[in-house]
Amino acid sequence: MSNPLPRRADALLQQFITTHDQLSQDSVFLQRLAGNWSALYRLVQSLYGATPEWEHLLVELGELLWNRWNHRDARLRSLDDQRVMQGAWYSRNALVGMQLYVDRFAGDLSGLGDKLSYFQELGVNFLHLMPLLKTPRDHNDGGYAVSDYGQIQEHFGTMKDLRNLAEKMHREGMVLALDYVLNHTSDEHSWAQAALAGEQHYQDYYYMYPDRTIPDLYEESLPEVFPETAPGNFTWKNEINRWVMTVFHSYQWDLNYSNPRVFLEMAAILLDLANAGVDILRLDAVPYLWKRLGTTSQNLHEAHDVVRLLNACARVAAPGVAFIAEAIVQPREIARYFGEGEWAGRECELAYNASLMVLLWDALATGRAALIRRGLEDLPQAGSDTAWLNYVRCHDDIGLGYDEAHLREQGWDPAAHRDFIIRYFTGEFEGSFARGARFMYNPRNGDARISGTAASLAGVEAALELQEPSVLEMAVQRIVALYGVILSLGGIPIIYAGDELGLCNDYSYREEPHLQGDNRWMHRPWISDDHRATRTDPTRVAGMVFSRLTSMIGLRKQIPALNASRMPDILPCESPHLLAFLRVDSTGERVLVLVNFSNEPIPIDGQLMRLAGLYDGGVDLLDQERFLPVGQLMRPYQCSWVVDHSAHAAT
Ligand code: OTU
Repeated sequence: MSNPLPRRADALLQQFITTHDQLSQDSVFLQRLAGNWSALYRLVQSLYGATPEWEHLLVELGELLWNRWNHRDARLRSLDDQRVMQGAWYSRNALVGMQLYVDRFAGDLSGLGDKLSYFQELGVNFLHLMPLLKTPRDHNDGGYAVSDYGQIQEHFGTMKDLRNLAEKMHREGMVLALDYVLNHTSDEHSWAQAALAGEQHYQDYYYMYPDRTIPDLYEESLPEVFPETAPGNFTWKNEINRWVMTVFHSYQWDLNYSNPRVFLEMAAILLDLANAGVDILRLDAVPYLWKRLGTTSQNLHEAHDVVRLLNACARVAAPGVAFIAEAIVQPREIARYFGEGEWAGRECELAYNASLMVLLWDALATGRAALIRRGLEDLPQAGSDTAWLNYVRCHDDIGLGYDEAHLREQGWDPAAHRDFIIRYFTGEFEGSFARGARFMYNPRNGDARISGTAASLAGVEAALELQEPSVLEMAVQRIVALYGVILSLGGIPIIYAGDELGLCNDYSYREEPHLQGDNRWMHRPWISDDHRATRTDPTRVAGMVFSRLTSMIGLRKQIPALNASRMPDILPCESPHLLAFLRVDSTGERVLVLVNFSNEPIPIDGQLMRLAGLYDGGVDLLDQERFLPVGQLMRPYQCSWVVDHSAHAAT
């Protein structure tokens, strides 16, 4: 922050330093504290300035940072130093991520530690582990209802196992990401239990109302996240005669960040996770962190301030740590979590590119690329310190968060188009290749989302039933095409575990009483060693997908133009089925990325090749074949990464 420190802030800082023993001797901490003090001061003031003791809060926060810094071990401190020196380390490391369930993938944390070579074989060097902290056994929303942030759920192991895994991964040059579920706690968390026992102090940690007056006002504008299984946004608790705000499930109680004690508690937890060795924290449901009557209570400016304040805390006490924004909202709103103006790069360093994910699937269903082209042209660039996380599938449903103006430009009615896409991927549409399911239909507004693994949605499940090799090859090619885009686009790609093996829907959740009401479990498959063993068999789906993803990842790491974080130039093309973009590195090396989203072969026009500077054609790195300057035919769903002959010789 370049602004001079307000006089009062400076006085507080001096006072803080003199009243804390040893602090003035710790030059590293001192420098970081001083460098971030203005941000801390202004954010605490803007969030909590209305409470008379807000300056005291700032002091308490300073104490927390000093305390957690003193508990940060030397190994992590030296990692901090390297990363601070390097700057934007997450976008300079050629990271390729994988998101996985520890139990479903490897049993427990130590089992996962024994499988690092699997990721290395694939080229993955960044793991996002699904929630691991303590939750109730049954009502836990896949780990997103935490009952103790200081403990690991028994069946995954212990905090010590987590530390060991982090250390082992760091030794291998890998990066560890964990969820930070900070919008809500489980109703079994000790704070919720104390609130239920009548303790006012803890009731103030949540939103609680004695009657329906305020809840009814909120309901006028709050959206419903799980309308089928958790309609409404409040839950009645008989024990205390109160309505509790529960925007997600009834057992997930929304934390009240307008109470500064909540902020202090959650900042402490964040730093504890950082001190356990976690490199990247995924801030779950970040748009919902602040609520205000008369609004949707999503993306409010205070929610951004809460994240900026957490970020400033991390910069002081754990500066090697980065945040991911999990904000499944409109593209422009997502990009705001990178931080704007003077906060650019000081909020969430990374954000899920949810818009791209939807557009990839849209292109497969429609066979047309106009919408994805438009979406990519319009996608806000991440700044130099921030990056998009690009993905094809994740553990959640696919929510159809389109930019409606773009749909209308295509002459598509938004509601009718959404309905078509839903019917397409649930296999209701005649001729569809997909085997997905409808998630959370809301009869009040007709909204619904889609569940299913990438392979099932891309046609593998249907093709395996048909036992027709050419149909199967086409389905596999669809998966490869989508991954071909996220592995060549600007930003960090994340593979959803199981996709690399082309795993189909896992219907075993239907036998599990506590899972059967949530069909997202169909795309959270159990992955065994037997599954993984088939990756070397070229006649099996796993072998077909794994080998192609592995070579794409290898190329991505090798070719600087492919792993830069800038978004590419989208090229105009004659064919409505074709997506074409150009990646260029600082030396001028270029890669032309092409995807045919239709089930027909299409010819590539010479104009496009000239626009890409490939006057003599080139070589397609993905099949090692010559790519003609005019009239090259692209197979159905083919993805090509074309370079000129000299660049090919160099690789
Ligand atoms: C997240 O998703 C998690 O990814 C889900 O698995 C959890 O169930 C949920 O939070 C509650 O913790 O609505 O359908 O804009 O859309 O946070 C997924 C953000 C979700 C929300 C998102 C949420």
